[in-house]
Amino acid sequence: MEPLTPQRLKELEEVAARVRARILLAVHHAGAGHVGGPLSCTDMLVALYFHILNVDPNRPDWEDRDRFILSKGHSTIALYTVLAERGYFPLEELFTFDAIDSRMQGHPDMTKTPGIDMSSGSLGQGLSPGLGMALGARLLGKSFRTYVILGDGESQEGQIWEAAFVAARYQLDNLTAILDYNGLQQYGWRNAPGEHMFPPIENPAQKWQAFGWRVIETDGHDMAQFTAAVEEAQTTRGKPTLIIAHTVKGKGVSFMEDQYDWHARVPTQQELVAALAELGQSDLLVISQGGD
Ligand SMILES: Cc1ncc(C[n+]2csc(CCOP(=O)(O)OP(=O)(O)O)c2C)c(N)n1
Repeated sequence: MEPLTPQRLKELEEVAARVRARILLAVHHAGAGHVGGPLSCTDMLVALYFHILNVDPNRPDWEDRDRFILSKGHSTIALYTVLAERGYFPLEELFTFDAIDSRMQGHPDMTKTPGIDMSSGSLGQGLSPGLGMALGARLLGKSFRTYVILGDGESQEGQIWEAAFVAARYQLDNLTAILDYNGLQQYGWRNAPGEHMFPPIENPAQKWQAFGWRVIETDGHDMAQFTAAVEEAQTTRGKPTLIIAHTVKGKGVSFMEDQYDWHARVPTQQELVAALAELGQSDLLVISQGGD
């Protein structure tokens, strides 16, 4: 991996701000989709696709490419936007998000969209194919690495833990899972008296270590820190690594941050204008075709 210079970091932060704006534009235009989860993993996706992953947008099926699975597939508008910014397909195509027959379906489909390595959307199922890819690399003697982003709410699914157990058993040090640890999922009980909002998964470090994984904790919005965590994961031998990325759901837009009701809410025109202004991306508004 190239060193992440301050200049390059600044460029990546600019990409991330644009990606956030385009996510909101696409969801607004579609009149449907998720917002909080995509904004939570935006910085990590930008760092992965613009700096970390060994991929080639002109050859999405190149067999030696690093593999990436967005197991929390409901956040796919963030992945589509990063892929479009990276040159896998035209940016205008983002405005077909969630439309019938579009390549930009509401959950990612590897048979339709260039750059999507695994279909996902039914939570809990992404780590299993990830470990299959990592095992495949070992069997074929290939050096590509596999990365999987998991949700913390998603981690309540039993299949995640079956895959965690098997990956450690096979000592898959070419596999890195990344936990988007924003502490929220789809619903909550914020204003209900006597009710508490339980974190979706408590002490994930202890749990994953008990399953035989190396665990590294980082800030999922600080691309320099996150990149350093991935570099550290790459040096680990004999076990897979989980990166616990501390994140904020809805990150980047003040009125969406840490609010579970923005899990899958469509911004109104007024909210869209305010959000893009906060992101310093008001110039992108001209390409919005959306209405309320
Ligand atoms: C098996 C399954 N159950 C329920 C859902 C509906 N669903 C979509 S997103 C979501 C919450 C996910 O929370 P989390 O994994 O923490 O994601 P994030 O907060 O990052 O959006 C739920 C319950 C689903 N997609 N799949």
